[in-house]
Amino acid sequence: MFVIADEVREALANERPVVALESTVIAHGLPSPTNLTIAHEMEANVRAAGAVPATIALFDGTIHVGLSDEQFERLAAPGVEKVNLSNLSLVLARQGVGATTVAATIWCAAKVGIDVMTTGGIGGVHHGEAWDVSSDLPALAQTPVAVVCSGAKSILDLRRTREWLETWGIPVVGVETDVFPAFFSRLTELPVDVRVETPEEAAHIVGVHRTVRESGILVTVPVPAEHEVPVAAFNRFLAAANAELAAHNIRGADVTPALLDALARISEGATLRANEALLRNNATMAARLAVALSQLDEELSAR
Ligand code: PSU
Ligand code: MN
Repeated sequence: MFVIADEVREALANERPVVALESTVIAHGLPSPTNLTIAHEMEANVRAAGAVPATIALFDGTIHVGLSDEQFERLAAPGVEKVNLSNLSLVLARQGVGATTVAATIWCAAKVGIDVMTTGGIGGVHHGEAWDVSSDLPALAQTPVAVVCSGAKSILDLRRTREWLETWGIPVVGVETDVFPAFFSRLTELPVDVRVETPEEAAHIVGVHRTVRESGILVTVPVPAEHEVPVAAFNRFLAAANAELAAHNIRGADVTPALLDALARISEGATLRANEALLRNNATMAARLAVALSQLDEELSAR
């Protein structure tokens, strides 16, 4: 069921650091041609920091871990399905092209032995519709992978999302932040569980976490300050975008891509520039975390 790219397979066999990357952000989260540029830049940043990138997606009834250029192109073409844990087997069965969300990506990563994953933001609890809870949250509670992200998307109900993480036992680490970042914006009033200054310092915590819990851990990294969309401006953009979606009666899994699209248009590209900057930065941070984790493993096995 899994096809693992040679480079990724070799790295895993030799216990070298590997970072999993999701593909929904390519197929549904970013406009063309930015999506492919960013996907390649994220992989390049992972490499530059000393780890091997493994972008995950579904093609022809198989889960691919580590993609070819041609497969990236297929993800950027129309008709790609958004895959979470409720439709993973269905898309495989009908041999569709599937882009994995955080939920599906970490599930696949854990299956093949990758313990660090990165993206922009996780899904969470939506505003208003408190029963619309992303499959990402229960997946994090059940899957032993460290997810490096810039918090949850600010289009969500962040307070409810933050509570959910606590209820289900997912620790939240902040890199150079005391508060749970809000994706496009750096600040919220919601605390992280612990602040660290570097991804290397986070590795120590992740290392301990995985020896005691079979669950995920969030390592949050705020959007780089120079690309932030301040909260007040963001809230204006969001109100306008939400009004558009309500008028078009958009629901469920379609909400996230439609909102991101509307926000980019309404903010004249500001949200898109923030999104790109945080994705690039998170890729570097995740690779540094993976490198530090594999050094910890080496030290442990040398004892
Ligand atoms: N954040 C983004 N762009 C995205 C996503 C998150 O800025 O495309 C995707 C991720 O793949 C995440 C998913 O796992 O949206 C959550 O969607 P939903 O709320 O339908 O579970
Ligand atoms: Mn949802």
